[in-house]
Amino acid sequence: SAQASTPVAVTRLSTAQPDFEAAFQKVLHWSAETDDAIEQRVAEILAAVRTQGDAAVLEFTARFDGVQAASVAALELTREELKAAFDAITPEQRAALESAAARVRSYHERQLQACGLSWQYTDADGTVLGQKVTPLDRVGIYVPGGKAAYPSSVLMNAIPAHVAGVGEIIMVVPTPRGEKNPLVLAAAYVAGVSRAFCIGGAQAVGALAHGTATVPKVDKITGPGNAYVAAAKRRVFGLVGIDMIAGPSEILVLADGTTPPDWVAMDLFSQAEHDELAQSILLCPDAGYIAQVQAAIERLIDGMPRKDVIRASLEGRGALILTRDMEEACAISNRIAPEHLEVSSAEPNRWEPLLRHAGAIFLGAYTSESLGDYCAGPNHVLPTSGTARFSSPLGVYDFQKRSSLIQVSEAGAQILGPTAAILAYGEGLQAHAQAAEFRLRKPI
Ligand code: HSO
Ligand code: ZN
Repeated sequence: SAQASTPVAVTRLSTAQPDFEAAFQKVLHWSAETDDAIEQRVAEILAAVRTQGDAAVLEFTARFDGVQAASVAALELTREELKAAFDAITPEQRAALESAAARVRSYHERQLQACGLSWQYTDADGTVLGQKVTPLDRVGIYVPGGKAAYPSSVLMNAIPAHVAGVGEIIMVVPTPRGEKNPLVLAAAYVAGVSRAFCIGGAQAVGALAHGTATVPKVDKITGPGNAYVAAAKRRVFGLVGIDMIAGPSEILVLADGTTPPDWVAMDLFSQAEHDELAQSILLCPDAGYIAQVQAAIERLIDGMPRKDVIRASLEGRGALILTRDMEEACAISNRIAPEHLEVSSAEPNRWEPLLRHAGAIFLGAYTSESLGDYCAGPNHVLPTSGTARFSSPLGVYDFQKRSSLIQVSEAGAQILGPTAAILAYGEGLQAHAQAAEFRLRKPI
């Protein structure tokens, strides 16, 4: 823009600077503290929903969302309403939702084939061992309301559940002052949500976890939410399963200097615009290129409707890091373990083998993260805050569980019996030992 504004003060670091480690630790810092006031409020809300059911859900929905309903049943969206929302959006939006859904579905169908099927094998003595995979009976999907109401997240949560074969998918979405987001409802229709309720917050999590007269009790709750929802999910974990506690979005771009700087600047914006606490980082061995990206940031930011959020995010948590070479950039990326990692390079497949910790890896200059957020196919619910070191994208496997299968033949019992008996006597458990020995043709 013509008008000069304050430069965007993004932290600039170089791995060659003597105090790099200390400065890098500040970039790495994930705020994981829990808020005692929120914990307390959430505990009360959950207790009220557990003991008073629908009445508590109604009261909190009136208080927090400003929605007065005669009953929780009146807050349920019928399949006809979801369809009406789908019919009311533009044809372009309908087509985009459907093509995104189709691609996400086919990706997750591959996932089911690759790692979601039962298997078994037979020992030489005829004993059969296996793993039986079954879908969850019923899951709850939390969809945030207000500014973070993302129809794409409805697809990303509901489709893998559907592909896994979950019997019933219950969506909850808060509708502050009764405002329903038509795209969210349309996405629920496309994704095959079974039932949907206009409730949110800790009260919705409580309703799904404990069940009420109207809201069925589910086996697992997935989906992002604000601090209250996150606290509620933590508290009901154990009674039900949960997916993960998602932190603010993160993008790390590993650049070799061959991608147009504007593209990279916009990719950094794309996560920064989610949240003031989102984190966008550039790692690059070329100082000249970093300067070009910085110039692009200055040039492009004023055209962004969410420029205030972008600026706050870039200035608060962003970083442009100069490395000695691409190998070092890869090593630093592994330490950050970002949610999204773009390898914006002319030779992405050269660097990919060096990259181990990231929720999703986007290879090559054309693979903008935003394509993955909406429609490439893989899930956009990804581990944040360094948790990609030990966890995975939301997937079909999150909506399944496994049971072990053991079928010991008479011959197999002769082989396993003595081993089990010896170990059982060693543990002082005689019934275990004799249960094995009773099945021996020749007692030991
Ligand atoms: N990047 C987000 C997902 C999303 N982006 C939804 C746009 N809409 C997950 O980190
Ligand atoms: Zn995004």
